[in-house]
Amino acid sequence: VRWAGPTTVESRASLPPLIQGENVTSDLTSSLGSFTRAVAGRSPESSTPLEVWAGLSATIVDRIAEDWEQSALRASAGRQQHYFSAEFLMGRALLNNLTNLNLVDDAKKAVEAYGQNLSDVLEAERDAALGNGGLGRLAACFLDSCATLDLPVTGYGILYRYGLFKQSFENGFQHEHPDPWMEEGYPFVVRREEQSRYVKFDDMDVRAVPYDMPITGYGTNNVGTLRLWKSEPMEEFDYDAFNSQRFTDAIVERERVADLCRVLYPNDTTYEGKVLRVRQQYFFVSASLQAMVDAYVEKHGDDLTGFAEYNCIQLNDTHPVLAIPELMRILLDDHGMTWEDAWEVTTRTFAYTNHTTLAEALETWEYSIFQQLFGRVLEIVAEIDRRFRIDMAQRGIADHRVDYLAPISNGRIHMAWIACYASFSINGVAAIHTNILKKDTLQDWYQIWPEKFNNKTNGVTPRRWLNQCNPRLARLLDKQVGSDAWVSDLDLLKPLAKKVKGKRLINELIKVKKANKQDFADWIEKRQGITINPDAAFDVQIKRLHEYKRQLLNAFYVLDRYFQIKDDPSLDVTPSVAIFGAKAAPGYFRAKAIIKLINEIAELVNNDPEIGDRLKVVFIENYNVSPAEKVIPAADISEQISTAGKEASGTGNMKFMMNGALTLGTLDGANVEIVDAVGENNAYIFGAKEEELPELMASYDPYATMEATPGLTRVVNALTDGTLNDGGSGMFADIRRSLLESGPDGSDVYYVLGDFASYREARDRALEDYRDEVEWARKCWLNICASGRFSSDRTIRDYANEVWHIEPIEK
Ligand code: B1H
Repeated sequence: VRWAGPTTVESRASLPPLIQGENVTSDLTSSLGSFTRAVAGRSPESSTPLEVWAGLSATIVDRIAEDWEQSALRASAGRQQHYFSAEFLMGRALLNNLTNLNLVDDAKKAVEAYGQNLSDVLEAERDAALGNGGLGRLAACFLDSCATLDLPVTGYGILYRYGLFKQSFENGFQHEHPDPWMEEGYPFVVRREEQSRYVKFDDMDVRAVPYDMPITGYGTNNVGTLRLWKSEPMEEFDYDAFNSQRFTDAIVERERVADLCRVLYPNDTTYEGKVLRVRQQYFFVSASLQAMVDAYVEKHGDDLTGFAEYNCIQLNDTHPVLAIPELMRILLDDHGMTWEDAWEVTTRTFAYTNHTTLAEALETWEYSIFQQLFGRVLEIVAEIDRRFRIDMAQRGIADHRVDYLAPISNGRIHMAWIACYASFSINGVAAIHTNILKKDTLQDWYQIWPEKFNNKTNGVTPRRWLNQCNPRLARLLDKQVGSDAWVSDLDLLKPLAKKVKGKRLINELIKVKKANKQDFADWIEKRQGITINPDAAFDVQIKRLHEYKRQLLNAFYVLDRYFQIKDDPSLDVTPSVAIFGAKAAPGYFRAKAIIKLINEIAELVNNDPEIGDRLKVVFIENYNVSPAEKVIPAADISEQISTAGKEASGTGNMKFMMNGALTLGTLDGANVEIVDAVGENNAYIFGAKEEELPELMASYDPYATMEATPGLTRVVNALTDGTLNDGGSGMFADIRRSLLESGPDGSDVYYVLGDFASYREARDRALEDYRDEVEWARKCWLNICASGRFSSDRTIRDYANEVWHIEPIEK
């Protein structure tokens, strides 16, 4: 089966499926039957939705196999890009692939031919949650864009057996459960046994086996690859140990190896210096580099001086930075290069993306860990350090600065400094973030190498985050654009802004949003048993739980409004639903306290008959990619309320904008560029600005601020006066202390109380504006039309042109 070729202009809806052949539907039906029987061992009619999912997924892999093979061949002919990331938050794969292949309608018919239902089948798929939050989801969006743009890019990561923990609420407290996401089989990864590599640690050797996932693009037959490495014992079994009756020793050793890839570390924007984590990092970068170098040698021979002409590696934060000394090791030890030549190759190979300026996220490893795990890599880091100090002295940098910036100082290895020194490119993920890197976080590096610095504002894929998750809006856009071309060229929405006065169009948009809200209301009712009014304004904050993201500010607003209605039971306010979704890192006590607090507020508000529809609180349990796809199309207000300067970019903000929700936010991260694109009148901006905060904080008195802000004292007191119950955990008192007590653990360092009045004013104003349905929808339309620059296609084009220097592959 061959592809007819790329389609870009005509409407996909009106086109026949790309695959040539007499009858695609019946063809798909029969292969679905075969594959389902093969995986389920029974007829598709009597199979479970999960089994039909597996059968249909296998059918899809079968369909794309040849294109995948061809794409890999063509990509390897020229310069290639490699994306190294400890996280890929892929979510579900089947609908994405069906959409890309234009097979949704045929799949529906095929599934129905066996008395099954496509949406049940799609809902049976588990999320591949191999990431924490924005950083991991960004990597997934990037792969989608690279495939769609026909770029020769491969992703490399780890095949975690357990993805991000599953969250449950018990009594309002977060509990964590393992997520064995591929235990029941997962057709979208293919084991490539023959591509295995050996990774050596000083205390163990392991076999790295790649599992490759095909990454289809939209309207192209190009198929990219995500390569996820799994650790296995060197030999199937230690027979010596087995034969000498040391059976348990043999098992223990196998488990030690399997431990390596067992679980994703559940921290987002914080860092934990665990040995297993650095093992994971070295494991996947070593295996990936070995494969890359071997492929180079096979094609170009043993002289690796030209390696960087054909290969470039983007480091997704510092997590894969061990690739720098590891490439040096491979070039020096395995290929006999001189230090100078190897360093020349290495420094032309790597580009580094920073994703945060939070101090607690800086990865530094204890010297002794490197000693224990990989002495040779440590030797190389020490030599990089020695030469760095000489280099800096020659540039006249003061000794104390040199010591601060050196790869090794205070008995620790500084991963970000190694990245800054060895990379030819250093980028932040939004304009304001890159500026903070230059003036603050990485200022010394910027002074020495200004030319290394560049900004690459994040983006999100409009395939998953508009076309797939919001089919109603997508079809409306098809009509307005005249085709589906916007799906792979989101700038085509820009000229539609002038239609904002069109009454018919705006009414259609209102209908779309209403239907989406009804869908969400049905979904959450079925899932969590909560009834909400679809006519209320849906105000949504979904993201990891972190103090800097200030879910607390949102919770305080809800409490304040609750008290206002209690004071005046006839108060006329716009009915609204405050919708939250968030996981807290299991060890982050205060984040878990805030989850409990929101759940307690929900208890209080939702069960008070006097409140009625005027205010409801919904906490989406186990928030993940798939729930995001349900709630974003239904949102009216997008909460992006981090303390200015703390959120590097944010990407949820972009997804909401694309789906016609209005941003309620601070001038932080990509919000700055969102407001710039859509205009101040079409967003609700509040709060202290990044450049104002140092001065504000210098004289900040949280207690006095609380007392001076009407209603705020009552809200803060509710934490401890018996209004809300933390089950005797002391959690709520801790939250109160974090705001009001002096000292580094208190002092309201995220300026929650300071920004409260301004936040309340902006949110009140948004809810007031919401009453004018048509004016509101016009603002939504302008947001949708202005969202083009937040497509990850734009981001990837910029990386490809300005950093990676790669071209679309020839077809
Ligand atoms: C972001 C992380 C992160 N920044 C450490 N940093 C991790 C740091 O497991 N760890 O150790 C995991 C993740 N994640 C996010 O990246 C930023 O907070 C967002 O603002 C940004 O949009 C996103 C993508 O650039």
